[in-house]
Amino acid sequence: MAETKSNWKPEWKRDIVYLHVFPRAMAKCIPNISPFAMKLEMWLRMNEIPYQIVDHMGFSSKSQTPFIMFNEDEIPDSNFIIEYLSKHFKKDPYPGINVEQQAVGRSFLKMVEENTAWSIFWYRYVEHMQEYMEYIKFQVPEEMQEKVGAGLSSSVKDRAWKHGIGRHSNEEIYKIGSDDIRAISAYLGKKKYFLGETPSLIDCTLFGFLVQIIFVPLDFPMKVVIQEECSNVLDYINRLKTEFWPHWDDQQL
Ligand SMILES: N[C@@H](CCC(=O)N[C@@H](CS)C(=O)NCC(=O)O)C(=O)O
Repeated sequence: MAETKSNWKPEWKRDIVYLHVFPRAMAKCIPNISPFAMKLEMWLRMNEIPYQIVDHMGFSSKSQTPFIMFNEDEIPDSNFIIEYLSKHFKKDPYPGINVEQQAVGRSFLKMVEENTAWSIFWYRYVEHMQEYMEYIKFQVPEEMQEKVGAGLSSSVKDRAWKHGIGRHSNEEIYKIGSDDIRAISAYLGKKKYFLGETPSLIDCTLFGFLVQIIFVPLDFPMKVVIQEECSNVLDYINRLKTEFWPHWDDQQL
């Protein structure tokens, strides 16, 4: 159900971002099962924008999560939220980074969000939903868990078919995801951040999606590629985690 101004709570303050995301308690190994929510929270942290997490099972007016409530308005979609908050708080998603490099950032962002993402969703929701259920908990009574899981699995399968990726074999889908990881690794090289010495939006995006592979104990074929061929990607994600999520390991998130 879409959020409206009537959902604004009187105790909420101006210029604080109320970040509506699936409840933290749903994910057992990472702060959020939504890579888009992880990316957005990472960006808020990187830019020191004041925010509060609102555990929320609902969706935005665009029927997706995450969204924010900000100064009485609902703003949906992680990319539009970042654009909006960048203007409001005078932040640059690519600080000091030239337009050519920004174009590289945008291309990788779109690759990960529109392409790599499907290989992750296919593995955990379509091919291994039963196993993935050990690492997530829906906010419904115990006896409903299975049914909700099955519903989510078939809805992702249906959307993957409509997207086009769902027409490929499992092996082909994971090859697509794995080749994306190899491209990320090749471009990252030995750099500290993806575009050099300065952290930017693309680091938030890569972090949001790659933690879903690295820190969830499922045997994603893309994880094997990271572990066996792309140690620079593993080091990079661990560096970002240490820098921006210092309390990740003790769950003081
Ligand atoms: N473009 C959106 C994508 C968000 C998205 O796909 N969120 C997923 C959860 S990870 C969702 O809400 N899925 C439900 C749906 O699309 O119907 C953004 O950047 O926020």
